[in-house]
Amino acid sequence: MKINTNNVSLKISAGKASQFLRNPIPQIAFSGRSNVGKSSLINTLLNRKGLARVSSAPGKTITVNFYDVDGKLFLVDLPGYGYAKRTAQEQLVWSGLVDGYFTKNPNIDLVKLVCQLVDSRIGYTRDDIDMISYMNQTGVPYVIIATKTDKLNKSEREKAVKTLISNPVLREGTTIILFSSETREGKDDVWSEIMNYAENK
Ligand SMILES: Nc1nc2c(ncn2[C@@H]2O[C@H](COP(=O)(O)OP(=O)(O)O)[C@@H](O)[C@H]2O)c(=O)[nH]1
Ligand SMILES: [Mg+2]
Repeated sequence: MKINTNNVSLKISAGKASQFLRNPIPQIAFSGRSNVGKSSLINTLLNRKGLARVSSAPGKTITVNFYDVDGKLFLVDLPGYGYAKRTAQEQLVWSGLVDGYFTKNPNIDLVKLVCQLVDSRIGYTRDDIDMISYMNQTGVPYVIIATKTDKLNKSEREKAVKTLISNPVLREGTTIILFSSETREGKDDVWSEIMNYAENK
C-alpha cells in the first residue's frame, strides 16, 4: 500500500461509541496513560507539530480521535488513562469508551494493531498491565512502544528493554520499539509495524 503520510486530517473526536467511523479501511489504535507521549508520537508519525494536541494538562477530554491518513487508514487516538484528577463519573466515561472501542466497534475486524505506549523511564504501571491483560483477552494484536528514550543513557536503555520485554503479561513474541519524539528514534520502525499489520488481511 502506498500512502501519503502528509495527507492527514482529524475526522472525528468521538465522545460515544455510536460515533465511531464505519469506513472500510484499517484502524491502528494508540493506547497509554496520560502524558506517556501519545499525541507527540502521532504528530511525529504524521510530520505535524500540532495535529494531535500535546498537552501539559493531560486527560481533560475523553474522546476517541480518528485521524484519516490519505483515505487509506485511520490512526485512532484512544483516551489516556491514569489521570489522577478524573472524577468517578469521568472514569466511567473513559472505560465505557475504550471498552466500547473493542466491543461495540462496528469495524472491530479492521482494528489491525494497537500501539501500546509505555514510558521507558517508568516501565509498566498497574494500569498498563491491566490494559495489556485486557488486550490479551480480546485477542487484538499489539506492539509495545517505549517512549521518551532520549531521557535515558545507554545503561538505562538496556535496563528498560530488559524490564519491558521480560514481563510475563506480554503475549509471546511481542515486539518492543524504542521511540522518542525528540530524536525521532523508532519512527520508521513504528511505521513499518503499522504497514505490516494494516496490510494483513
Ligand atoms: N523528552 C521527551 N518528552 C516527550 C516525548 N514525548 C512527549 N514528551 C513530553 O511529554 C508530555 C506529554 O506528551 P503528550 O504527547 O501530550 O502525551 P499524551 O498525554 O500521551 O498525549 C509533553 O510535555 C511532551 O512534550 C519524548 O519523546 N521525549
Ligand atoms: Mg494526548
